[in-house]
Amino acid sequence: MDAAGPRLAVEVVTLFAAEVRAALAMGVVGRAIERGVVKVGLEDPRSLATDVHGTVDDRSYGGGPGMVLKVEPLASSIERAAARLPPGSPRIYLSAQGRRFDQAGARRLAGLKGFLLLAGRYEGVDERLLDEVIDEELSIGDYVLSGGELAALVVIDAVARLLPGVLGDAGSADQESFGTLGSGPWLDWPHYTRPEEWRGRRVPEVLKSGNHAAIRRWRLKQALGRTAERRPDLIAGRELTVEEQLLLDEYRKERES
Ligand code: 4GX
Repeated sequence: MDAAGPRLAVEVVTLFAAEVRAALAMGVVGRAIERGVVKVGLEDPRSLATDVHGTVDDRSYGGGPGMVLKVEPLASSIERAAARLPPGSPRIYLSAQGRRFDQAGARRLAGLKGFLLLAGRYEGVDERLLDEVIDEELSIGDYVLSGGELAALVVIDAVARLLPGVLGDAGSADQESFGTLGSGPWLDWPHYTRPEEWRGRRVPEVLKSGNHAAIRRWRLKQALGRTAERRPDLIAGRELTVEEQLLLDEYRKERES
């Protein structure tokens, strides 16, 4: 992988480079980086601040509490980091005002050669930076974080696991929640491991039957049923196959009894 270069290059512009680096060493993403499938660069705007104190924030025009990230050190950092990426790599700002990041968004980014993530702190960044050097704004959900770093890590994690060779079992990303079992995306089905009985609760018999067709049907039924119960928005307006409609009806009947 190294000789050909990484499959995906990501740059993160952050005031917490060491912390982001540490978080990236975990699990699946850490291994993808170790193996050279993903390359992550970090750029700390404080290292490009123009004064000796490394000032990157300033008071907000119009008043009020909270500081705003200054445009010059951020623009320099973004441009320096972007120069390490393949040409055309989008520059993405993480913010609650962004378009929602979802599994389709993860697949889109996984199809690119590179992208840059800007993680903001304080009350936000100078709006002119967004107009001049940022291509898109993404949000990982409707809640307010204290900074964009955790959002950037969420995006990198969701994207990296989609890259060929990152997950051990080829295709296991595909089988999970929001993967492509049936006409999906459906929520995941329940999982069990030993012991067979715990606090009087038994593992569903079908999973021990060795009947792979029956197991597949049971899992699809659970996935559909749980999606209908917990995330009706994912089912509404979706065309179910004949088998899926049958399994969902079965699930509902079993629930009633
Ligand atoms: N999904 N945040 C960005 C800085 C900020 C403050 C004010 C604009 C205005 C978030 C999210 C998120 C917190 C990241 C605030 N930007 N990012 N940060 N939800 O809440 O991505």
